[in-house]
Amino acid sequence: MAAAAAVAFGIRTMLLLAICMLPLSSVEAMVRHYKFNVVMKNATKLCSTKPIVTVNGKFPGPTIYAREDDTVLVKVVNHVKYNLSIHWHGVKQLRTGWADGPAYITQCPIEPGQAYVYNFTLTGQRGTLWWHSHILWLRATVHGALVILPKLGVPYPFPKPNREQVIILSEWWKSDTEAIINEALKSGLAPNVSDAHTINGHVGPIQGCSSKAGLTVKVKAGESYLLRIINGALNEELFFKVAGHKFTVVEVDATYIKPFNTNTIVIAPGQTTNVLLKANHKIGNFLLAASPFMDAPIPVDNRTATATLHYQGTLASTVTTLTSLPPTNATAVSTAFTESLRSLNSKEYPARVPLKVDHNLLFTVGLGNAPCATCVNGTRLVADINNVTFVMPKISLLQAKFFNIKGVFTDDFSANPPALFNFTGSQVTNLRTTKGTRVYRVGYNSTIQLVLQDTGMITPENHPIHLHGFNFFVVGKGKGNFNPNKDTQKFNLVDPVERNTVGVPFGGWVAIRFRADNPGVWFMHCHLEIHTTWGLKMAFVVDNGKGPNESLLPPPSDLPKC
Ligand SMILES: *[C@@H]1O[C@H](CO)[C@@H](O)[C@H](O)[C@H]1NC(C)=O
Ligand SMILES: *[C@@H]1O[C@H](CO)[C@@H](O)[C@H](O)[C@H]1NC(C)=O
Ligand SMILES: *[C@@H]1O[C@H](CO)[C@@H](O)[C@H](O)[C@H]1NC(C)=O
Ligand SMILES: *[C@@H]1O[C@H](CO)[C@@H](O)[C@H](O)[C@H]1NC(C)=O
Ligand SMILES: *[C@@H]1O[C@H](CO)[C@@H](O)[C@H](O)[C@H]1NC(C)=O
Ligand SMILES: *[C@@H]1O[C@H](CO)[C@@H](O)[C@H](O)[C@H]1NC(C)=O
Ligand SMILES: *[C@@H]1O[C@H](CO)[C@@H](O)[C@H](O)[C@H]1NC(C)=O
Ligand SMILES: *[C@@H]1O[C@H](CO)[C@@H](O)[C@H](O)[C@H]1NC(C)=O
Ligand SMILES: *[C@@H]1O[C@H](CO)[C@@H](O)[C@H](O)[C@H]1NC(C)=O
Ligand SMILES: *[C@@H]1O[C@H](CO)[C@@H](O)[C@H](O)[C@H]1NC(C)=O
Ligand SMILES: *[C@@H]1O[C@H](CO)[C@@H](O)[C@H](O)[C@H]1NC(C)=O
Ligand SMILES: [Cu+2]
Repeated sequence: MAAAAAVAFGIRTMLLLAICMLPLSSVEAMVRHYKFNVVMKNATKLCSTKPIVTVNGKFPGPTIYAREDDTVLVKVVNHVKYNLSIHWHGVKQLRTGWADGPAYITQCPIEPGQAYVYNFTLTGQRGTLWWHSHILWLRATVHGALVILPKLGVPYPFPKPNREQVIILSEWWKSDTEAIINEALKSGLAPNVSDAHTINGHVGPIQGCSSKAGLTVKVKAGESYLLRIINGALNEELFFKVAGHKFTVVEVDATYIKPFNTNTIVIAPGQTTNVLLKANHKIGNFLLAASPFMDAPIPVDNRTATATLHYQGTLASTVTTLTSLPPTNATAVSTAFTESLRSLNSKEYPARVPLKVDHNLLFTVGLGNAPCATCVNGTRLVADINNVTFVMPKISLLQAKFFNIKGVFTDDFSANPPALFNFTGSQVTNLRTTKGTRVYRVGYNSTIQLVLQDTGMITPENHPIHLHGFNFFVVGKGKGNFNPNKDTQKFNLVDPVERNTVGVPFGGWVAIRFRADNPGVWFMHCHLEIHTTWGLKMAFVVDNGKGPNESLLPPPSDLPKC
């Protein structure tokens, strides 16, 4: 008996190591060292021999594994011709804004030939997050998973899976992504849509590329799997399904939720979603598939990315069971999914929703245009928040704040749009915006309610808005124009979902609340890369508090210079 148990234990341990490659010893709160060499690499899994920018020659890049309370040190060495920076998406970076990563917001870029050590501690968070480049369009290929396991001895608040698997969804262009965005900026029009979606870097069998096999995820009958799903695409929200299987959704953006069952996941760029999948067939091959969600009349890459869920013992010749994805414009499927999300709000993981609001903000998000004599239409597309198209500064905002350098930004970002109008209507004919590097400044530990209101100035559209430095609670959501008198009463202040990226619905609004208990400069932007490029971004400045642990730490000595 004892011997059998020992063997079983040994096998289980080996399995876990093989799947997760967790170098996690039984030590609490340790320092984990990683080295990221940023290099060009021919991407053999993709349908081309064009070299791409990668970390350590991998696409997707290496997974970072750590436990809650660990300190992570990542030395990033830039061996490519582009300026670089890496963002640890969803990591709160308590007092360590210097390690957050958005170029010209919290640091100057790491220039070719230079290196920088990102140094941060994973406090009060566990789950799936990810890392990606935060400059130019390099995040198309410079990204990977960041898995934070619970503290040693602390279980998941859901049945322990037999195995875990990271699934990174992404987009791939035949041309260089820098050429794609530069061409769009020159014409003033929208960029070319991608040529394929990818699953863990595989384009799979797409047209003109039949030789490329997709990813195979191997499973064993009866076992359960935790899929850690990440949307690393630049511009597209995605549906995700597995033929013949249901998911139990247990976590989003590294916060536990009340589990619910669904057969379709909806995930926006920047978001992460953990689901349990039970291998409840005896044998077979089942299609895993991702396709875009877009409910506005805007062109998308409508190709479906596929991979195979393969049961152990299934003959290679077995026909794969297919699944059909929702149509691209299936708003109802997307709405049903997002409305099912509720914080777990247990004794161990309470939802600490701010009940009193110090700053009550209404920000419009949308597109506009600007004159451009050399562009196709004599105008170019821009994007804005409260009618301000953000202009990138020449040195980072965080440096400017810390060293009190004047003239880099102004702290007059408005709490409300300059004019009230029928936001979701289309009667506004003046599509111009104002340019500026404006921030909204708040005191330490103040509370913010922010209503993000979509506009129909060019066309209404779903915008996944990402806030750095904090998680927020999604307390309300609706169609049309936000009505403070009616809509505030319906807010969920008990168990709203807590996350770092939320979709502002097409022609509607979403309300979030958070506590500004992290001093620094925190970027907020649309996670559709094209909208960020066009200026749909701003920053919050959170002042230092008075207590001993309430100030931004001084910058590390190797912080890149501009
Ligand atoms: C990568 O591809 C380029 C051409 O596309 C080729 O010249 C080069 O030899 C390849 N490099 C490697 C390491 O395969
Ligand atoms: C990382 O930052 C902490 C402060 O948060 C500091 O004590 C430590 O020395 C830093 N480590 C390195 C290797 O720079
Ligand atoms: C964008 O698409 C157009 C039309 O298919 C094509 O002519 C152009 O070369 C593409 N741009 C890039 C940078 O690949
Ligand atoms: C995808 O879009 C292309 C180009 O707009 C169109 O020709 C094609 O029919 C679409 N395919 C599907 C499956 O919707
Ligand atoms: C989605 O698009 C299809 C085809 O364009 C159209 O027939 C259908 O009405 C649309 N559905 C919704 C919910 O808009
Ligand atoms: C801009 O030009 C494109 C291509 O010529 C055209 O399809 C589009 O309707 C124009 N948009 C505006 C706002 O004029
Ligand atoms: C706002 O515009 C929408 C879309 O055009 C329209 O349905 C709605 O009636 C308008 N609301 C008001 C108050 O005018
Ligand atoms: C935005 O600002 C521009 C430039 O000042 C102005 O012309 C336009 O009317 C403003 N638009 C809105 C919707 O406030
Ligand atoms: C922040 O404010 C809350 C509510 O007023 C208070 O309970 C908490 O102690 C404050 N935290 C700090 C660090 O001041
Ligand atoms: C400040 O942080 C240090 C290190 O994390 C901790 O030991 C100390 O108790 C904290 N002080 C206060 C007043 O919270
Ligand atoms: C790289 O960043 C430095 C520092 O901000 C800047 O001076 C330089 O122009 C950038 N290089 C490119 C190619 O953009
Ligand atoms: Cu957007």
